[in-house]
Formats: sequence, C-alpha cells, structure tokens
Amino acid sequence: MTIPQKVSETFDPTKWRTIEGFEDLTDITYHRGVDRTGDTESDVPVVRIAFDRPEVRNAFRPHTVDELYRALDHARMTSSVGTVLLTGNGPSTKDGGWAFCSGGDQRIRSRSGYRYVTDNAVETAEGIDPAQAGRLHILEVQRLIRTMPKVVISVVNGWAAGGGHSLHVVSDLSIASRQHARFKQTDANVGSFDGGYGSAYLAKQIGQKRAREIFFLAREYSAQDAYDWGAVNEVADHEDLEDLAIEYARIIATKSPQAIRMLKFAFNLTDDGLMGQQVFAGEATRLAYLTDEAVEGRDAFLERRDPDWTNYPYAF
Ligand code: S0N
Repeated sequence: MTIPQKVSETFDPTKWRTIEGFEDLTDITYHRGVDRTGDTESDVPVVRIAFDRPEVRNAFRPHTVDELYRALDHARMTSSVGTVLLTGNGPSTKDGGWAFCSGGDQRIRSRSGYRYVTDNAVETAEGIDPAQAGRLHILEVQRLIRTMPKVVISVVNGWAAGGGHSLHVVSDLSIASRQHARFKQTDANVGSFDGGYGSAYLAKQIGQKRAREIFFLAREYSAQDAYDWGAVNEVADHEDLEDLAIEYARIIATKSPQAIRMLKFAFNLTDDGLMGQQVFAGEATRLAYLTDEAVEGRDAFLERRDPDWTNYPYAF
C-alpha cells in the first residue's frame, strides 16, 4: 500500500491512491478514492481529477486539456467508477491564491487559437501541427463531461473564471468553498465567447437575465451568490469541501448505476437536441439488447430463419 504525495493543501493522501498508467501527468493530478483499514485498501467508486497549475490560477494550456480528456475518458471507461470530482490543486505558492480553473492560458493564445507550447515558448507558425493549431478542444472535454454515464461534480475550491467557469456550468453538480470560491465569466474581457454550455446552458440553470449579467458585466460573485442563484448545489467550509465531495460520491454509489445513467441522459435530452436523443436512445438500445426479444432477432439472423415474435406483445 503506497500513500500518494500530498498534491494540494485540501488533499488528504490517506483517502486516495495513484492510478497506474498516469505517472506521466504534468498539468493535472488523477487519483482513485480508497478506504484504508490497517493494511487493507479497498476502492471507493470515485476519482479526483485536479488542475495542477496553481501559479496561473490553474489555467489550461492545450497539453492540460489533452491530459484532462485522457483522465476523464479513463474514468468513463472504468466500470467501477460512478462519480468524477473535478477540482484544482492549491494554493499557489506565489501568493496563496486558490483556483478551481481560470480557463484558457492567455499567455499562449494566438490568432489561430491555442497553440502547443514547449517549456512555455510559443512554437513558430511553421512548427505547429495543423491538426493541433486553433483547436478549442476544451469543448471536447465539455462534451465528454456532458455525455459520460457518470456524475461529474465540480469541486470549486477557488477561482472559476472563463473556460473554468464553463466547466463548472457543464458539470452535473457543483459544490463551492465558502471562503475561497469566486466566480467570474471573463470570456468577453479577453475576446472569447463560449456560446454553448457555458452561456446558453447557464441561462437554463439560472435564468436569462442573470446569465447575461454574468457574461456582459463579468462581475465577481461568491459561493453564496452562486448558491442563491441555483448555480451551485452546496456551499461548504474550505477544509470540508473535498470530504463533502466524497460524501456525495458515496451517496451516489448507493443508487442504481443504470438509473443514474438514464436520469443524466434524460436531464440532458431536450437541451442537447438530436445528440441528446442519440445518447439516451443508445442506452435504451443497450438495455433492449438484454431482452429475449432482441436475442430472438439476432439468433434468427444468425440461424438464417424468420424471427418468431409471437411471445413479444405490441402492447403491455
Ligand atoms: C482568475 C482571476 C480573476 C484571478 O485574479 P487574481 O486572484 O487577482 O489573480 P491574478 O493576479 O490575476 O493571477 C495570478 C497569476 O495567474 C496568472 N493567470 C491567471 N489566469 C490566467 C490565465 N487564464 N492564463 C494565464 N495566466 C493566468 C496571472 O497572470 C498571474 O500570474 P503572475 O503572478 O505571473 O502575474 C484572474 O487571474 C483572471 O481574470 N484571469 C484570466 C481569466 C480569463 O480571462 N480566462 C480566459 C477566458 N477564456 C477562456 O477560458 C477561453 C476558453 C476556451 O477555450 C473556449 C473557447 C471557445 C468556447 C468556449 C470556451 C470556454 O470558455 O470553455
């Protein structure tokens, strides 16, 4: 049993373990929840993914987004994981400031979008892989959060700004630190605009006037404001925030995984149009494959005979 390194002041290493295959991460940390008693260790169905660039308020560069996508996709594919916690490590050793995520790293933004950097130096135009230049692939992360059959909880431990604000908006649930969570949608300050989940879906959550105010005025608001407006589920003392998140995950783990999955996709359906219908219907098809009726259709094809539907009524 190896206790992991302490990656954040609020991170309790005794409650987490490292995940094999993710030793090379540089911009995020990724841990699996565990219960430890004596010498035994058993997995808890939760993972913790945290931005790990506190000196820039956990801004994401393209490499950060790649790592985030990789960890989220791993969590999606791990059948024993029911809840994903998304948070930020901290505080910054520079000034003690806390951040969830401050969005796209403005130091490396170019006319063509966010470019890959090596040692924080922007590559020359000639040196850029055209497949990577201008990719706003944080939107791919948003879609993964939206469509993964797990509950994603944003654990807002500090600044949620710009694209970081959008990540909290698109998460299934958000909880926020009473002392350090701060929200600010800075997109319009820097010529950026999340015209999808970050804005339109925010308006569905808290109403059009408030969402427009958040974007058009880019004012700072507190965890309590966010709670009052219906943008976060709960406000907790900073030192209790991660424990509360784990508690949420433990409660979710007592529910039927299938019911949680179908509910998530049902909540998404109308706002996600045909993509929402496709995701929901995909789950319905998967369930239908478990029935004798679907097995009869498959078997009839394989046995080169007509299917016999007589045992399967048109109405119940
Ligand atoms: C977060 C803020 C409000 C915190 O203010 P505070 O506490 O006064 O700290 P600072 O002194 O400002 O910052 C501390 C150090 O961190 C650096 N830093 C902070 N944020 C960033 C950042 N985003 N990029 C690079 N560096 C950052 C500061 O420079 C400072 O460094 P030092 O100590 O060296 O001076 C405040 O920091 C703030 O307003 N930050 C900028 C927030 C912002 O505008 N983010 C970008 C918004 N746009 C996006 O995120 C676009 C995202 C995107 O890709 C997208 C595209 C299409 C559709 C959707 C999206 C999407 O939104 O997801």
